[in-house]
Amino acid sequence: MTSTLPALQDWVDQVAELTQPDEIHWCDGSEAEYQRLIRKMCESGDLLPLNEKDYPDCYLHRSDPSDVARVEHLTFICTENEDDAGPNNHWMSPPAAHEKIDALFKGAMQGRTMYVIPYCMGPIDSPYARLGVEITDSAYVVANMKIMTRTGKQALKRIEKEGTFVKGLHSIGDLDPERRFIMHFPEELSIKSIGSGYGGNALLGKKCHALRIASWQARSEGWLAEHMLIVGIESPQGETHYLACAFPSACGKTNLAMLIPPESHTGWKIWTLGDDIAWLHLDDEGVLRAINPEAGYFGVVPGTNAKTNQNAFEMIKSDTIFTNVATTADNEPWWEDKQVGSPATDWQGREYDSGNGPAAHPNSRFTVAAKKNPSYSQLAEAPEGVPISALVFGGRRKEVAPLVYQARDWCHGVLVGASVASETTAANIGEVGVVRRDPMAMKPFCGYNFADYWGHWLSFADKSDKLPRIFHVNWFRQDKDGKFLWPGFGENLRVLRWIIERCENRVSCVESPIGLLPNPQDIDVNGLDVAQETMQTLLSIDAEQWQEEMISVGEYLQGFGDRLPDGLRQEHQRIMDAMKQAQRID
Ligand code: GTP
Ligand code: SPV
Ligand code: MN
Repeated sequence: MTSTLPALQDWVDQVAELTQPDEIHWCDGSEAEYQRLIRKMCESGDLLPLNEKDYPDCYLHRSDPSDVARVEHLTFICTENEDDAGPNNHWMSPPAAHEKIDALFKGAMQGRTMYVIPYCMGPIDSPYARLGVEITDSAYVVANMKIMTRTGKQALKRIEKEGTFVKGLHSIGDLDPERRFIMHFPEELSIKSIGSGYGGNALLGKKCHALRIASWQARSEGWLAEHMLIVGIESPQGETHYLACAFPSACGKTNLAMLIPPESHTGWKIWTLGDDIAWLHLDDEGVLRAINPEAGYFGVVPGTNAKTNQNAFEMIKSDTIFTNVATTADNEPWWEDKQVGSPATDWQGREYDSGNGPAAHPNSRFTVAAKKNPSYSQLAEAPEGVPISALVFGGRRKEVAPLVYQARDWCHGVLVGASVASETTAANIGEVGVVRRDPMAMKPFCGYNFADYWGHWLSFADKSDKLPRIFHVNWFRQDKDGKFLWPGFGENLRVLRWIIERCENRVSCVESPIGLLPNPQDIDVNGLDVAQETMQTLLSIDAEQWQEEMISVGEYLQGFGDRLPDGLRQEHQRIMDAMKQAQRID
C-alpha cells in the first residue's frame, strides 16, 4: 500500500531509508489484521495466550524488566527556544535532538517489519478529533494502538483529506535504557521515541500526541488537552452531570470513571466517557465540552477486584492484552489484591517467590476496548462531546489536603490546579511515594512552559461566563497507622454528589481561607461505616500545615520567574493574606 498524500508517503519513504526495515506494512485497522498480529506474536513468544476457558482472547506480554513504565528523565520537549519548554520539562534543541536520535534510528529496523499506523484521536467524525500516523517496529504497539485509538482506513482517509497529521516515529531499538529517548517537536508536530516498548513511551497516540503535542496546539488554538477522566453521573431523577477530573498517574482516574454506586445509592447511574485524557473546547454558547481522544483503556491492574472496580474486573476477562502481570498454575492472569487465586509465576516469568517482591509489577497494565465497559456512555462517540459541570483536581496525599473543597472562582481554581501535589507512583521509573508538585496532574505531560499554560488556563475567564466550577479532592488521607480514612472507590460518589449540589447552588458551604468546604452533614454518610470524628478529620484543614503548604506553593511558582502570570501571583498572595487574617481572628 501507499498513500496519495505526498507529505505522508515521502515521510514513510524517508523513515524506511533511515531505519532499513525488511518489510513495510500499512495497517488497515481490521479485526483480521489484529488476529494475524496476535498469532504472529504468540509464535514469536512476544505474547503468551492465557487460559482460553476463563480468559478467552486474553494474552500476556512480558516487557523487558528495565522497561516497565514511563521515563520522565528521558523525555524531552524540543522547542527552538528553551524557555518555551519551561522549567517543567527537559529540553534539547531540535537540531541536537534529531541528530542524537536519528543516529539511533539508523538501521534500527533491519530484520524487522515496519508498521505504518494511521490513527484518529477522538470520534472519527468529530471536528475536535485530531490525526496522527505512528511508524513502529513493534507488533505489540500495533495491537495496543488498535485497541486504544481509531486506526486504519477511515483515519487514513481523513488524513489524506485534511493533509495535517502528527508524525510519530517509534522503534524498540535495543531496549537499552542508555539508548532510550522520548522526544517531542511541537513546532514540527512530530515525535521520535526509541528504546522502549512500554505504554506511554511507545503508544505515541496517548501521552506523546494527545497530551504533549496536543497541549501545545491547544494553547495556540484556544482549547485544553488535559490528563482527565470524563464521567457522567445520573441521579435517580434522571438528571445527568458530566465531570472531568485530573488526578496524577495511578491516582484513581480509571476507577472513578467507571465507579459502581454503593448499595445505599439505588437509582444512581455512572456513565464512562474517558479514563485518562480529555480534550476540552468552548462551544458557541460558551459551554466547555469534552471529548475523549482515546478508544480504549491502558489501566493499572493491581488493586482491581470485584469490590473496587467490578466493571474493569469483568471487562478484562476477555479480549484483553495484559502487560507484566503474574500467572496462576491454571495460566490465569494474577495480580496483587485480585482476591481470587494465587500466583505461580511472577511478572518476569520466574517461579513465584515472595522474596522477589510483588508477583505482578506494580505498574502492570490491561489494554481493553472502551466499548467493552458495561458503563460505557452512549455519548462517548458524540462528535460534539459532553458539557462539563465541574472540573476536579486531586492528588494522593496522606495529609494536608481535605476530602473535598471548592475553589472560589475560576482564577482561584487555576491556582488550586497549579498547586496540586501528589506522592509519586510506579507509573514512572523512579522513586515511589515522594510528594512532588504535579500541577493539573500534567507535570509529565505538558508540552510547554507551565507559566504559559497557567496563563492559558486563566484566559478562559474572559472567554465565557458559563465555565465549570472547580474542586479539589483527596481520597488518600491516612491515619497515623497508615490506614486510609476514606473508603474510596464506589463511595466516592458521595463526594461527587456534593460537588453536583454545589454546581446547582442547592447546598451551602463553609468559607475557609483555602476555599469552600462542605458542612459535614451535607456529605451523605448513610450506610457508611465512617465515624463522625473521622469525617471531621477528613474535612478539616490544619492552619499550620496549610501555611507551610502555601509557602511551598509560592516558592514553586516563583521558580517560573517573570513568565508567571500576574493573575496567579496575586491569587496566591490573596490566599496568604486570608490565612494571616484568619489566624489573627483565632
Ligand atoms: P494512570 O492510568 O496511571 O493515569 O492511573 P489512574 O489515575 O487511572 O489510576 P487508577 O484508577 O488505575 O488507580 C491506581 C491505583 O489506585 C489502583 O491500585 C487503585 O486500586 C487505587 N485507587 C483508585 N481509586 C482509589 C480510591 O478511591 N481509594 C483508594 N484507597 N485507592 C484507590
Ligand atoms: C500514566 O502514567 O498516566 C498512564 C500510563 O496513563 S502511560 O500510558 O504509560 O503513560
Ligand atoms: Mn494517565
